[in-house]
Amino acid sequence: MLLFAALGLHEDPKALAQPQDPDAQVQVIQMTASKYQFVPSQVRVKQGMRVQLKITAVDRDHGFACTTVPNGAESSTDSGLEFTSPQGSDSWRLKKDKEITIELVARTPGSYEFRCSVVCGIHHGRMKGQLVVDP
Ligand SMILES: [Cu+2]
Repeated sequence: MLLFAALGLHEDPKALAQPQDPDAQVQVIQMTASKYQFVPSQVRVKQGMRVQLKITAVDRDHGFACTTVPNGAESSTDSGLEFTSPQGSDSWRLKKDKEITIELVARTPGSYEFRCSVVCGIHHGRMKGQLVVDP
């Protein structure tokens, strides 16, 4: 129900150009962020799925940023992940104790690195994980 309401708000021409997608299944993944890890740190989704990452920072503010080019591919490669909320951004602030929903469409198989984008302490640099899109 909520998903349909949310989709109606996004008039993304790319989304409209993919008529097979509105009925695509939605994969919902709950995650937490805390010093210095995302749990789970590896997320697996199926190609073509709409994915909702529901992330809550539990100890302090963190961030979420994700590459849209698969590991090992040229940086000029087309985006393999299409972030659809909010408005095609690829970096979000995760406020402590406030769940955020990040929606994307998994277009291209591969592994995509995500990481914390808010400096949160001495080991901030190792706070990362992988989003794996299976064919
Ligand atoms: Cu951090």
